[in-house]
Amino acid sequence: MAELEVIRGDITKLAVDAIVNAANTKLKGGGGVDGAIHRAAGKAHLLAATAPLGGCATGDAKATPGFNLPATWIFHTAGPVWSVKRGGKTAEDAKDALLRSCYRRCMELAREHNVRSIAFPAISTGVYRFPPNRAAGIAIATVREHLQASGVERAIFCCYNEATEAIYRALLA
Ligand code: AR6
Repeated sequence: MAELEVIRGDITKLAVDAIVNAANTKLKGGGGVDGAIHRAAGKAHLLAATAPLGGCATGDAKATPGFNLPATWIFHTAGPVWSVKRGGKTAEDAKDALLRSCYRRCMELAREHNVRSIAFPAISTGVYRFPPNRAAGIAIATVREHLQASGVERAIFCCYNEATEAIYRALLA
């Protein structure tokens, strides 16, 4: 029986088949969880692995090995930037669709790479300012929708802070 789990901690420490990186479209590293993953996996290894990939469109995801991480794979996805200035219902719906696509593409990569355990950070909710409640709802619904077809047995939402953890726990309760 496949499970959805919530844990608080640093995603780079997790010994799972795949961790997801909240990257950007260039795949050349950055701050936040992306920076932490590059440091822990080995920056030179990761930059060499992502260089031939030609970046990553927003809503897409690309796989590399985990190198020095306990995780076997890293699925790099580029989440949407939440922009208040360009708000409005249509713009917000489009951002929702892109965030859904990030989670869906990661679950597709999980199936391709025979991943049984996968951990997600709260994609787009840091520097990209996606509203955290709204993002968590999308994360849970999308992972749940693709769980069975993916072959994933453990999907972990790895929350870096207490506020994020509380949101996920409330939505999963
Ligand atoms: N483990 C788990 N979660 C973490 C960790 C960690 N070690 N570090 C941060 N988080 P962000 P975004 C959480 O900003 O909003 C980068 O520069 C963090 O608390 O990392 O998708 C990229 O290169 C938040 O809840 O990603 C892009 O340019 C969540 O991870 C841009 O930031 C996502 O925050 C992507 O922005």
